Amino acid sequence: QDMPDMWNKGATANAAHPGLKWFREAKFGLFIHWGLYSKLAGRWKDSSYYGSGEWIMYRTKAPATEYAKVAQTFNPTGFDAAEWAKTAKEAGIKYLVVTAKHHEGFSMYDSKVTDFDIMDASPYKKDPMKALAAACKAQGIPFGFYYSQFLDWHEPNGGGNNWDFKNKDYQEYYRTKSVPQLKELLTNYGPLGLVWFDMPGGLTPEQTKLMIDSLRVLQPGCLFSSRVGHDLGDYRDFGDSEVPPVPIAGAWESIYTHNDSWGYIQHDLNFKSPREIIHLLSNVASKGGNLMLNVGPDGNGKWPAYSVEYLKATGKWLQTYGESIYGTTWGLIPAQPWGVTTSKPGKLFLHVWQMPANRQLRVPGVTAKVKSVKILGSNKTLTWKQLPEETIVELPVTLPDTRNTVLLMEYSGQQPDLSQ
Ligand code: H79
Repeated sequence: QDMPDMWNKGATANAAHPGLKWFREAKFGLFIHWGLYSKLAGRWKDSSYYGSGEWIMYRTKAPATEYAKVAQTFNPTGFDAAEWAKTAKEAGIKYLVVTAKHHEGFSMYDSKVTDFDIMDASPYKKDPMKALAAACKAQGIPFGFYYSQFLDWHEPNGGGNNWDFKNKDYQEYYRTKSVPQLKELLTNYGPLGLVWFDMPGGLTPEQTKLMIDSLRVLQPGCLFSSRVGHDLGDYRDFGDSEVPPVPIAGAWESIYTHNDSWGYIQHDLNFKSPREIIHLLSNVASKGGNLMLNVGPDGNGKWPAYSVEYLKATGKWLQTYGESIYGTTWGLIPAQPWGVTTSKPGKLFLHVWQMPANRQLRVPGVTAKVKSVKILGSNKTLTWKQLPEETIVELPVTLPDTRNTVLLMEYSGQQPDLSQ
């Protein structure tokens, strides 16, 4: 199979980073987009917008002073950090990343760098990020911040807002807002699993390196995402909602929305079903990466009911089949008409998305000696026939999970990697 250049590009600068161990085993992360746009919910001045609700200020070209007034009505009294972390835990989530500041420029935490933060500009008068960091710690979930280091539509020198502000000094923006805020985030919230940078700009590779070095000393164990720019991140993110076509070595992540927006949109009910989430998760794992799935809580701090329900359903699937996801590497054979594979030493996990009509599961390319085949989560051992070209597994009439039943095939000896 051809390997397009783009998938090869950008090997991480820091493959020996100690944080990569937990990150690579985690496989399933939760992204949370929460800000003033969540309160707007896809509406601005009697007009409705669909998709990327966190971009509403940009799409409406709302004047910064006018947009800032939304903060005065942002009072998420329904926010319950313990509930968020508990739902994440039940969903089988192994790390959580939340927007500390998105492109709109509003700080969702107690920042001394600006008054345009939830403490000073909103009636809420509490720091939800403090509570969330503590709740994640209590649940044993590594916690990280998304931080938009360049785009900031509120600031005269921030990237992106060309409808209010001209003649920008990006250096000044980094010096007076981004870097001091990143230092706050890396200082005041305990050990962070990662910082998720987004949309680099305005800095040379040398300047980016200097910024990173000044942040690293605060938390050497914290991972930085690849969108810090100039291939200086510790692990790789591809485009939004993108899975590589073939397995990719090294630490990486695919990010997906649950419906069609990162930030909450009241009129978007296009949520991926549990089946779709489970297929997405196993597909990304079959390529060797993590899935970070997004939830967009509303302006009151509540998750969409569908997100709660479907994430919990995914967690239930993981209770039975988690062994085939967590701590795995990519499958050793390419995707099949019936599904995908993941692997551990001596083990091939067969993710059966689609029951073959004749109930015979054809597994090509296994040349190591097959020792056993069983259905995960049951004691059921299946019969199989190993031929030189393929192994044929006899499936029962009904599979325990029609979305994805996982079979464990154990083998002895060397199995070549035929996935590429
Ligand atoms: O935080 C999420 C996005 O808001 C952010 N990255 C993920 C994680 C992001 N920043 N930039 N972009 C995504 C790409 C920009 C896409 C756009 Fe558009 C196309 C901006 C304007 C046109 C989509 C369509 C958003 C607004 C209209």
